Amino acid sequence: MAHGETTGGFEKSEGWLDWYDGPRTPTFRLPDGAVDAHCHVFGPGAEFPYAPERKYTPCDASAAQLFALRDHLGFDRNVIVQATCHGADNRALVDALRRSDGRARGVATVRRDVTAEQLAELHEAGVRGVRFNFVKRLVDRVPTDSLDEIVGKIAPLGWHVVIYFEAEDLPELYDFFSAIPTDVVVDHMGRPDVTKDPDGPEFELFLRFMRENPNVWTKVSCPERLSVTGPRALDGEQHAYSDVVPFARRVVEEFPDRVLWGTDWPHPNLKDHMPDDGLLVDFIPQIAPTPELQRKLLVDNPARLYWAEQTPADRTQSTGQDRAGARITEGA
Ligand code: 0GY
Repeated sequence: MAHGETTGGFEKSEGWLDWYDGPRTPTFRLPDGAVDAHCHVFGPGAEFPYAPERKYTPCDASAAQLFALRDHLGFDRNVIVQATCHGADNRALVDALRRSDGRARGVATVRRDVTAEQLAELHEAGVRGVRFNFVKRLVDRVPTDSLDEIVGKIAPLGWHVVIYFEAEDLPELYDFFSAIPTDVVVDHMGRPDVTKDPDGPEFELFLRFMRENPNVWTKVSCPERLSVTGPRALDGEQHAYSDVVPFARRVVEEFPDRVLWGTDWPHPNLKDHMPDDGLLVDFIPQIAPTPELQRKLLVDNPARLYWAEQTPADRTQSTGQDRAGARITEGA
């Protein structure tokens, strides 16, 4: 499967950019055990068809291509999030998890009629959460009583709920989100409008949501989606997306134990520019400026949420060896 191809007779959405081929080796050296905690697989369409209800058709992005990127950037593990183009058909996700040798966990999309057997199978494959999407351009709204029913089914497994919404929708959804009894992970800081003041009322509501609900975490990811002024993570730019930095840094510093970071590869729905993932990794020290904050963001927090059965010692030992192995192979 070539880069930029969509197999299976599907036609790529017009204007949709393909993921960046040949990213740089980052200048920032990721700590041992680092987790890319937000990324996706797409298809390949010929093997795992895109869902009929999807709002876009991507170019294929396989598990093998994701794992090659993981090794190139210096991550040890991935959290693969079900993308809306696959609806509630988690086969591509499960296949990627099974191919990962325990080095990936997943977040699935399920419907209210999901059975205990199906959930057990997803758990065995490495799924540890479900995603509820409220972004109108991506999905049709699912009634909250359906979502409550799903929460009732996944909570006994120790799973969490990932929520994706736009900042302007938080006031309406605030009470529903606050009532979710499991851990909750907010994608991309609730998509703040970064042209507004980071100390202003809109972002303050998001910070209040995190303060009032100690079970809420967030991904300080996707600066390339949120940024308006850039500069873009292209052509060696080391200070990309400076307008997003005050927002993300604020969250990392106030909630260092409840933040995650991910590349968002293969970056669905980007029409403006496609970032170089190596330079995206170089964005991290701008928002997590100390080694301690970086370790929490990239290693300790995702390990606690997704590999909870491992002790802290297991995490660094096993993953450190993985990385050393990967280096030797690369150099051979
Ligand atoms: C992201 C962002 C987007 C898309 C999806 O599942 C998806 O289709 O998550 C988006 O378009 O903002 O997190 O990948």
